[in-house]
Amino acid sequence: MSEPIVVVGAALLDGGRLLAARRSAPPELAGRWELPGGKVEPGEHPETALTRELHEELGVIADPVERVPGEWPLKPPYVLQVWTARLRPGSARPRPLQDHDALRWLTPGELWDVPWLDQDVPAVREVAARWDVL
Ligand code: 9L3
Ligand code: MG
Repeated sequence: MSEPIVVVGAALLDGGRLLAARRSAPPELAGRWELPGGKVEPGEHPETALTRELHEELGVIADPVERVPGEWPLKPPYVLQVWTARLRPGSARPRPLQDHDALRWLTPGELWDVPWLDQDVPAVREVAARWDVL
């Protein structure tokens, strides 16, 4: 059996809000919201991949803070791992450059106002459960 390939997702936090990104591609995922990120490349550290993906997709410089416990299945062979992340001081604000067509900064009370990808729901639930210590 082949090893799972990790997809990293960012719980990007700023001013007590969580960034949600609406996918524009591929068609079967378009219109659903996700924790932005993408596939870890061979030999790449997941935290490096997280920073790289956020730069490519959102034009920001962000640093991973801590792993959100858990690992969630995606379409095989992919699995989702999530890190909290923060914008580095002086970073641009996020804008949708690739694969997204809308962004929202959600307060804890707004977390479930967007239709998350089914695959991201357990990860967002885990972020919500730990909100007070994030
Ligand atoms: N995926 C699911 N939830 C996420 C992310 C970042 C990615 N929070 C899924 C969507 C794709 C696959 O993982 O099927 C690879 O993601 P990408 O490289 O297209 O962002
Ligand atoms: Mg991506």
